Amino acid sequence: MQPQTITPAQRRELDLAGYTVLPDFMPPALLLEMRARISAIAAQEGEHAGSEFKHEPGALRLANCVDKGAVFRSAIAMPAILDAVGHVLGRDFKLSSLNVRSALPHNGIGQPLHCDMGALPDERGYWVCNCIWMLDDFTRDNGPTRAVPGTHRLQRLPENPRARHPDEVLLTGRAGTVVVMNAHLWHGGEANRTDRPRTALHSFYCRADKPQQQYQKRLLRPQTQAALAPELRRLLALDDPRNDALSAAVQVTSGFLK
Ligand SMILES: O=C(O)CCC(=O)C(=O)O
Repeated sequence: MQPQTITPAQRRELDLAGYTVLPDFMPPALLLEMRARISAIAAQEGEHAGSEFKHEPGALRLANCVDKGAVFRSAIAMPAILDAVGHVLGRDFKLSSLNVRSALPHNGIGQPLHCDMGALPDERGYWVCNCIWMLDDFTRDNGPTRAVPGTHRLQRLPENPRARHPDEVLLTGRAGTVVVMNAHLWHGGEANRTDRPRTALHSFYCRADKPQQQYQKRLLRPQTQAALAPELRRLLALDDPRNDALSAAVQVTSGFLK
């Protein structure tokens, strides 16, 4: 039975460590369908994959996934995910972007430690929250996410983002696990030292008074928008004039601080 909320212990983890792990969160059918859809999109888009966002050396990226499959649209609104994100961001939030990132085999160095969008909390508090959906097992060797617990509370960006951090942890888990992460937490994808890709979906949310990383109203095809249920339209801020003003002008080209 799929949980509808996160537990009090998970709320405390989000508050203190800045992330919480939801082991085996994805029903097996959802995991299989998502993997199949990602393979199909990657084959179809070829070298253009990820072009709505960015290309990253050593990683395959897909962007604008809300537009690319019902399986993605069902994931972003799962009750326990919305509960966890709401715990970080407060009640008024929206989807900022939905991308896939696959760390390619033997991809060299990993990502620097970063806060997503280079974001620091503001006078109203936290404003970015990311969910990392493990679509393969995350092991110590295949490019798991590294994170430095508690750093979302520091109000500053990492000084030495390429260096090992004495307090860093590797977020490993079985395929189907979801990590909900306060995205002000210092984190980054590790190098993949194996022969197989390590794939994750990133459902990235932001507070309603901030710009979306990728302006959903511009990216989604009209037929996709027309078929969306009211709660998804709300989550994507499609009918929110404030979001149009905030997000239409933004050309965010990087998910992390370079
Ligand atoms: O895929 C990961 O493990 C983390 C990716 C990440 O932090 C990013 O692309 O900004």
